[in-house]
Amino acid sequence: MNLSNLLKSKCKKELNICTNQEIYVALLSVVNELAQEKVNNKSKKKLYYISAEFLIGKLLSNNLINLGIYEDVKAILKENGKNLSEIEEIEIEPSLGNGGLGRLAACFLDSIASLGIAGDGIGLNYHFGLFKQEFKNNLQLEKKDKWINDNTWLNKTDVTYDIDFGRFTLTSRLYDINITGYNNRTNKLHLFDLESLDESIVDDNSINFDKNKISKNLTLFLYPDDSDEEGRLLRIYQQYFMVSNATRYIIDECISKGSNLYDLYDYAVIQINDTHPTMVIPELIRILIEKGISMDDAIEIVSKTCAYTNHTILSEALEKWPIKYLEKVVPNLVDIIKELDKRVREKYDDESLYIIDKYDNVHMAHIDIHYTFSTNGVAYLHTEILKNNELNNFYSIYPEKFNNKTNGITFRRWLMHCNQSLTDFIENLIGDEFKKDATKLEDLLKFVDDKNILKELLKIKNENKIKLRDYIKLKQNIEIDENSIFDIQIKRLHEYKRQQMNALYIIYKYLKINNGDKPTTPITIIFGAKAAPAYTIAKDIIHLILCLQELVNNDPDVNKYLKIVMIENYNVTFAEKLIPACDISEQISLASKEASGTGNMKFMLNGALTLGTEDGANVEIHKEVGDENIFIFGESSKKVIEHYENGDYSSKDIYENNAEIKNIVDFIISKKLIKIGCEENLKRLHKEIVTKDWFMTLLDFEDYVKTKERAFKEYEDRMEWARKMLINISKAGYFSSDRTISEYNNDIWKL
Ligand code: 26Q
Repeated sequence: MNLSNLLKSKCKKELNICTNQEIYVALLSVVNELAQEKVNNKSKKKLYYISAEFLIGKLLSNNLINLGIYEDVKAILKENGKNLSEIEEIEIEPSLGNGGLGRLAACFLDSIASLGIAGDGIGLNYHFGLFKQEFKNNLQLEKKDKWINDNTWLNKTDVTYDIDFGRFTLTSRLYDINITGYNNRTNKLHLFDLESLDESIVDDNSINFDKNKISKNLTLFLYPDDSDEEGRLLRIYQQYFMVSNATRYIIDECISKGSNLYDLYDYAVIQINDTHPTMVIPELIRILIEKGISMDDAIEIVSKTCAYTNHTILSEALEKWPIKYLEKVVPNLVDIIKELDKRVREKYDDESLYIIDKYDNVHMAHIDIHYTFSTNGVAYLHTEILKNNELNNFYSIYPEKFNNKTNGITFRRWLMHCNQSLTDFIENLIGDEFKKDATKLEDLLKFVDDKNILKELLKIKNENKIKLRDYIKLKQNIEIDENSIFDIQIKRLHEYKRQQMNALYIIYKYLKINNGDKPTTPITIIFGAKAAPAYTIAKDIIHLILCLQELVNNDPDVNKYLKIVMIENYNVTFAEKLIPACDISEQISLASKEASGTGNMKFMLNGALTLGTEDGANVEIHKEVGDENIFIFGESSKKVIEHYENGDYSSKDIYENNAEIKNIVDFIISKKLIKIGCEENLKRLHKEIVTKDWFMTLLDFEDYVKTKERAFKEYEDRMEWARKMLINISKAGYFSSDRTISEYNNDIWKL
């Protein structure tokens, strides 16, 4: 049946009289049918990518692109007076992730399927995902985000397991989402859910619920507040539920393919995405022992099956759980974890390598490094810091286990889907090979001196800016000027990412403009960020930005030259509109702290220039594009690490000895701002910056301002700027997740 008839048969009537909703449901069914035809269960060995987060975004357009029917569907709909982009609007974005780690997992699933590799994701089906962010009185509020309705991509399966916790047994059910590869196979994202979940225990207008009712709450939320003990216990319940289901599923599948379990690693490779799924190691050992395998053999089999990815060097983000929590939640694993620790102690006389420390905390990353065959970082600099600093003791004993896999992004979503006009422009110039081999983008270098081509590139950027202008007006009722410079910082809110430094720049610029020093081209500074509900300073930073938004946008002397937008409930869908419209990409973390970053790559690919520190993958972007085509500032990671080691950084010294900086920082608690905001919050943030500033904002502030001003000045030469844009696009090929996944496969998975 041809596509048009197939679609009609799903709708059971002529398309022109269908509602958009009816067409959406029909497309869902068409896509699932076509995707299912490309499922292939023949391969012996398979990858299982276990992750607490999968930030997949909307799937309709991506699936249509990957199945090769996007243009056809668009045309059929158009013939019937329908508009595909309006139909896309109907889909609800699942909020199954928080930030980079979850989005990376989603890009990886796309690339794995697109490269034809047998590999599935395994995670949890959170009904309310991460919270939905609302702003009220310039403060962040958290609301539940009910994303599941009758028409999602979830397919209910017959797979259920009984999962034993220490005190009770809970039943799971598996839901699958098809992951279509680009002109290639279909894999699965397996999301386990709790059969007895009860959404009604969550308060109507908040994210509050009884954290003790595990049999009702287990898969309600991603990252439930863990500022109290109940919250921390719930996190362990979730993690164990995830990995116990994963283990059962993997073992069943491998046995069905003929594994005798001694050869498990010939059938499965398990990638542990950060420490959240670490308990898969003791759980797998436990089940193998249950099946009659000895402890020695079980440990060896598991160590040959599992590999671990580290995504952070912030010590406060490295998970450690009190053993008494584990005794309460997963008593079955405790003896195994103690045995794993004992074996480490027998071999090494170095406390920093132990799994259980002297305070009886279990270090999850230590289990991973000792009992997997591979530990990888996510960008060159990050891996070097792991090897030479953070995990140096481990690197000394296992040099062969450590390897780097610089992150990447899927070009299907972050170019072809989100920026169709740029995609067409590239295709007209160099053909379509770049869609399968991203390094082909380098062919664009031939055109860097072609004025007409550069003008066309600027035109595309301007059109994307107009689209964003309209979208922001629609969603948030803020008016921005498409002829201003779009300077964008979108990422989780964290002090190390230094949104507060950008906020201080706004104050600097506001004061300048008030003094008559006006920018040649107006500037629009856009933020998008959610703060963890219990992270007080992060929420104070959001408060500051929202207060500045109110102050600046309503000041008639200033708002012609400067506008601030804080996007409400920033998510993948919004990112897809922001990134194509960006001129300057803010990547300003304190050097050594951002493991990689992946937004930086998306911006570069869409022709934005990076304003950034020598951190994470910025280092590699810098190397690709050269000094001329990026704006680098700030202290080096080496110096920063020395400051931490010597404990010699004092923000107070800078604040007291630099009158301009003092003036800017004090503006946070000025009458003007306190009139708009909450005195308590602003004072707390001011004090934090003056007396602590753990991530050294003031250290880099002057260089940041200077470099940002230089970028704005260079923006004036439109042809030169367009040249830099084209160079950035042409050098983005390295950051395709197809490259990253090929490396994982060649070095780790060997599928
Ligand atoms: C840990 C302990 C207790 C509570 C929460 C957590 C926790 C939760 C989420 C720790 C880390 C995360 C998420 C981390 C994350 O998103 N990391 C990002 O991973 C990206 C993909 O590799 C990198 O590009 C980013 O640099 C890194 O910040």
